[in-house]
Amino acid sequence: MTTTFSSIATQLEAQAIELPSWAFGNSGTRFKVFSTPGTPRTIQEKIQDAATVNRYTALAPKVALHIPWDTVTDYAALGAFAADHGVSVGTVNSNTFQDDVYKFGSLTHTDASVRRQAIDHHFDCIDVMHATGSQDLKIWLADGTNYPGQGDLRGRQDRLADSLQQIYARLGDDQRMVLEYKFFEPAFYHTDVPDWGTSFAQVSALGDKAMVCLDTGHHAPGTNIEFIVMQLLRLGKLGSFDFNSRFYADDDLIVGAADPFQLFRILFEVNRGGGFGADSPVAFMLDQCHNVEDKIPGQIRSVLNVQEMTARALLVDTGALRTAQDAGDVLGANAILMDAFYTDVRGDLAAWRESRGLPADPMAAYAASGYQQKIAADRVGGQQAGWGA
Ligand code: PSV
Ligand code: MN
Ligand code: MN
Repeated sequence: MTTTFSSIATQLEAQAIELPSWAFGNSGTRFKVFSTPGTPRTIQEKIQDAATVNRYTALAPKVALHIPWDTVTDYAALGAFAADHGVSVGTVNSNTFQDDVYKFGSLTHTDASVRRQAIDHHFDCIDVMHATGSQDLKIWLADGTNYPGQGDLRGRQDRLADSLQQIYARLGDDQRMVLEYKFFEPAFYHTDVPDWGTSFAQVSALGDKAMVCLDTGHHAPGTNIEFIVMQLLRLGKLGSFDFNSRFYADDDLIVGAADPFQLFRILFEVNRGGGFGADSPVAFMLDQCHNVEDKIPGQIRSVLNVQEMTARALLVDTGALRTAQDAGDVLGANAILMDAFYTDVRGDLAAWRESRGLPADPMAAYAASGYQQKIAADRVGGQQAGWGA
């Protein structure tokens, strides 16, 4: 029996995607950062923009912070400000990659005083989590080397384990740590957390509150990302996603733009592994930068793409698929998956939104709202996202 859209309608209601505060700032490449009229000047304005995405889609109830880019004096007030705008503070991202002191590493550094500074920064991030009600600390490290022999690979891994242990010990009962991996950049010879296996090994040594963060743009071309999703869910260690898409390296483009089929395959494995639903441990975050397109519609497009591929993934007739797989029906099984992928759910989703008091077409509704023109007129001198000068 085929799965119908009405049978998955309630499952879609549970979908919640965190937006990164830095997606709303100006970003670019090492060649040029183009500024966009209306760019937020403060974290409060970033939260207002994120809340706008949520208002048009009901898909984005949380905003992830990046410290120190989003530093304020009163974090409790920032949490209250977010609540007033109908959103809450999501993942807190640490940053040990932009200060001179971290030139040769942070949590892996040979110099104990640099390592101390990096660990203390994470303690500060945990304080921010307590004040804002955030539950997840995300660690992505730029640590690595450029030349063979430059560093002691094993020693760096051992120091990393010790640093993470200290940070882990500081987490509150309801708080978690997610360790993000990335195969290269900014280091080009080796990276200290290059792959899911290294992240898994490090977080497994810590305990239940430490999980892996999978950024979809952080793999070598051709990597079967849905296999990693399956394995981490199977092992109970998929803590969060950073969704974006890429054509070449860590492009941070709109999720689903480069390869919607890959996004579908990933979301199918999320569902297969129990990663959807209210009690799922998986936090769904976007990690995107918008270099040339407007930021708010860019984020709206992204969350809609995730929703669309989620709906298609939920439409897979899993019973028939299992039967075909068990019978060795190669082409039959493949056809069942492809049938769901090729199902156009846009009309059903538009009706689904309207029945819930949302605009049928959030992109069009936002464009017609005048918000973009208003922020362009009101905000002068918007901020750059943290990097990319
Ligand atoms: C750097 O590659 C990166 O894009 C990581 O994916 C982090 O999640 C993000 O920056 C924010 O620190
Ligand atoms: Mn990321
Ligand atoms: Mn990245």
